[in-house]
Amino acid sequence: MEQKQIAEFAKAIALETGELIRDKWNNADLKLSSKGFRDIVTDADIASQKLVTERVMEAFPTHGFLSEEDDGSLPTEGDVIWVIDPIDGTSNFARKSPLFCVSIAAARPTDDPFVVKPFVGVVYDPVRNELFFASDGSGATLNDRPIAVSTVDTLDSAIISFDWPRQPDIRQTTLDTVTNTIHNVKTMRSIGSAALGLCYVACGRLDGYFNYHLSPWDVAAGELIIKEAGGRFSDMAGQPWRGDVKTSLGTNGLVHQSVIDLGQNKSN
Ligand code: 2AM
Ligand code: CA
Repeated sequence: MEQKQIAEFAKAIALETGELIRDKWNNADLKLSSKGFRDIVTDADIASQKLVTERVMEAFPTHGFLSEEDDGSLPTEGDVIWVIDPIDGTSNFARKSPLFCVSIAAARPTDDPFVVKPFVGVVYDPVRNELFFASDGSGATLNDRPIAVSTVDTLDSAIISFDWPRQPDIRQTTLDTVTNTIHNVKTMRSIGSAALGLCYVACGRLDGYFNYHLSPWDVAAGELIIKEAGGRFSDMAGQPWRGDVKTSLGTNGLVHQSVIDLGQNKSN
């Protein structure tokens, strides 16, 4: 019962938030601030997060949050944790490039502080009006139609995507993996939004997506959507994803081990 209510709520809030960020992307002079080395935040990220968290607190006052932008006023504990990336693909967004989304998951906490278990996931691309959704055990959809991962089972037919981290050493690790991979696959893509990359795997546009440095809000919804679409999600060593490892790999399942074999950190 609660899962269904949370699922409908998550879809509605993703649509409402997507509209807000699309309007800002279309119209506003964005205010940029630096969060750190190669890391920016816009006023739209803050407004988007505020909208989601306020709506959740009204509807579910006992729930907690794990969200990208700092907000000390948010409760971090609860029987459900909302894992939120208010804009995934902020660098694209800030340059008015149309590759960004809002990513929202509802998850159960575990005894391990680095592991939450998403049971509802929504990724909404407001420019294309594409809403990717999954609910634990009920499959994955794109705009309410069921989606499935691709059936590509050899690397030489596979399109593998990835994104660049900010940190120089992790960039080098990524570059080493790209160097190994590019000669073995059909081609590679980098679109600048991890959540969209994972959802494109879920609906068969891509066969795999990897990233050596992601946070829970980048992957929580995408992980569930890939799994419910019949794919596989793990870290780059093939182990269950944990917030303290950060390397991430989502595939159609069929090329999962082949990508791990070409990557760095095979056994972390
Ligand atoms: P963001 O837009 O929310 O920051 C592209 O780099 C993708 O990886 C984006 O989805 C970006 O999320 C995410 N990402 C997460 N951590 C990152 C990091 N350390 N460096 C670069 N991108 C990161
Ligand atoms: Ca973000």
